[in-house]
Amino acid sequence: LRGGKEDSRGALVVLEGLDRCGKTTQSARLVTNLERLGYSAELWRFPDRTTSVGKIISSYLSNESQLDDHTIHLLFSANRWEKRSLMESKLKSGTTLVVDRYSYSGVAFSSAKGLDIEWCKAPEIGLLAPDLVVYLDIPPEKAAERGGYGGERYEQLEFQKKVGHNYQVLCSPTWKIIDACSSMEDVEEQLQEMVLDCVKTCREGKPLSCLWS
Ligand code: DGP
Ligand code: NA
Ligand code: NA
Repeated sequence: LRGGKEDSRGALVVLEGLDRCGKTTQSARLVTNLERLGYSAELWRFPDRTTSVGKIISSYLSNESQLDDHTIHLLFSANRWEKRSLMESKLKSGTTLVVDRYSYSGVAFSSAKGLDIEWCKAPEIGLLAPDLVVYLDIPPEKAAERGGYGGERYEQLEFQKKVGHNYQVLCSPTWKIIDACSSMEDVEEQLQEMVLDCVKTCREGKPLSCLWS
């Protein structure tokens, strides 16, 4: 496998965007494509609902339980922290990780409820920094039309508009933006090109770093 070389590491690639922007479909296709090209790659997602913390989050998202906004924020963060060491070892062993949502979701969604943005960023300090953040850009109205929202807690147009605004605040010039209203094939192709570039840079020795850098 390419990427399995002892001295080369995998890339940490994060996909972000509003609910129904196509992230989940595109991250799965990307992993399939990377593997087809001979790279070692895995699909990850946050929240990871399989852990004990993840189960609390899942119950909160489906409105089966209520939690204070700060409390759930810290649980989302804890859910990323509990995967940090596995993330680092996978990357160091040469596997590229394609991650469906990360700390940026944490900040964009929680600050949409009115929490202070710096307070929201603080618990993410020290998590691994992505090598590439791709934002799948879709107007909230368009996202809402896509087969309807699934009925989870945050899947409401007015809330998603605030989240979209917060992503604009968080967005740095290093982010790559793809128009998520393009065809699935176009998005897939653009994404793959960006990621292959990034994978090469990491293989050539780009060091891992930590948030918020
Ligand atoms: P998903 O499984 O990707 O559909 O995400 C579930 C929902 O949770 C989605 O509306 C985005 C939101 N979300 C994801 N990560 C975080 C986070 O860290 N904090 C908060 N407040 N919301 C998040
Ligand atoms: Na969702
Ligand atoms: Na998703």
